[in-house]
Amino acid sequence: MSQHIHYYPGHMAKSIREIEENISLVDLVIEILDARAPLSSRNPQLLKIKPNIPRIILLTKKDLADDIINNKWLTYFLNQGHKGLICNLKRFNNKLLIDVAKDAMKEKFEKERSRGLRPRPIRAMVVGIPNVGKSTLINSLARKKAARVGNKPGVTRSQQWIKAGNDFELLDTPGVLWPNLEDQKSALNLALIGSIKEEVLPLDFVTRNLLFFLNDNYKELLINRYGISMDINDEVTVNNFLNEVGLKRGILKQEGISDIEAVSKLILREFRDGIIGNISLEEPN
Ligand SMILES: Nc1nc2c(ncn2[C@@H]2O[C@H](COP(=O)(O)OP(=O)(O)OP(=O)(O)O)[C@@H](O)[C@H]2O)c(=O)[nH]1
Ligand SMILES: [Mg+2]
Repeated sequence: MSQHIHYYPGHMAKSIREIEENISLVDLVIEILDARAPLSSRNPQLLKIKPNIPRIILLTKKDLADDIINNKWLTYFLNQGHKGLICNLKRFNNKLLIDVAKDAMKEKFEKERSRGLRPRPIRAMVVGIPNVGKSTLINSLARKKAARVGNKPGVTRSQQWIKAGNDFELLDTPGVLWPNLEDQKSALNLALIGSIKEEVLPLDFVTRNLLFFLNDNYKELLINRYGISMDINDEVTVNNFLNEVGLKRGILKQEGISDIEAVSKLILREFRDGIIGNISLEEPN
């Protein structure tokens, strides 16, 4: 892989500053990671901000990821001493998170009660990289469309407090990446899960590397979906594969010639939508 990725727009630096400013207003942090790539989707900057504040790790999009690997990741984070959950936010059971959050707050709230303070909602800040489901979580907890969501990075533009029943006051934050995505493999994973804007990494680069990965790790899914059984391991074979898919699906530039760009787009969309199957990009080692 020879692409170099530098992607840190000014609004992300500003968002990080606002997170730092407001962290003292909250009781706990809900850090959202994408279950398909939990390490690549973990922003090291967010780890440094008030590390001692209670933190819940919420792995989302489990419905798109590989079940066996999902369980490994949950165990991985629990073993690190985190409070953690893995979920499909589109069918989320709010109570699971409410219980974990109440448990995390037990000591603090008991202290407050003993000092005669009245019970109050938990103030939680929801953080993570773009497109992992922060606003979706907040809407689920608030039981209404309080925050805008969308399947692309950068939907939430500014911080917003949202009340969720009597249990929570939630701070929605814009997704933030970090200045140096040194690890090019992580950057590729971020592009695959839709956390980096399409313009930053060329589509054909992303799709070709996805195909190499699927060839090595999910060969059967690839064959089932596209009905083509060939080894994809270099530029020639990946081109042949894209070409074949185009011919099979009738995605053509002209008679007999595939539209490679349109095919690349299609495969990437089918991966993101879970149509190729349940796929995890990373495993705990
Ligand atoms: N399949 C699936 N889709 C999800 C899940 N959680 C969120 N989504 C989808 O992911 C997309 C992004 O969700 P948002 O809530 O807008 O993400 P965000 O983290 O607020 O993104 P930014 O505001 O851009 O930082 C939306 O299309 C959601 O419907 C999940 O668990 N499973
Ligand atoms: Mg959002």
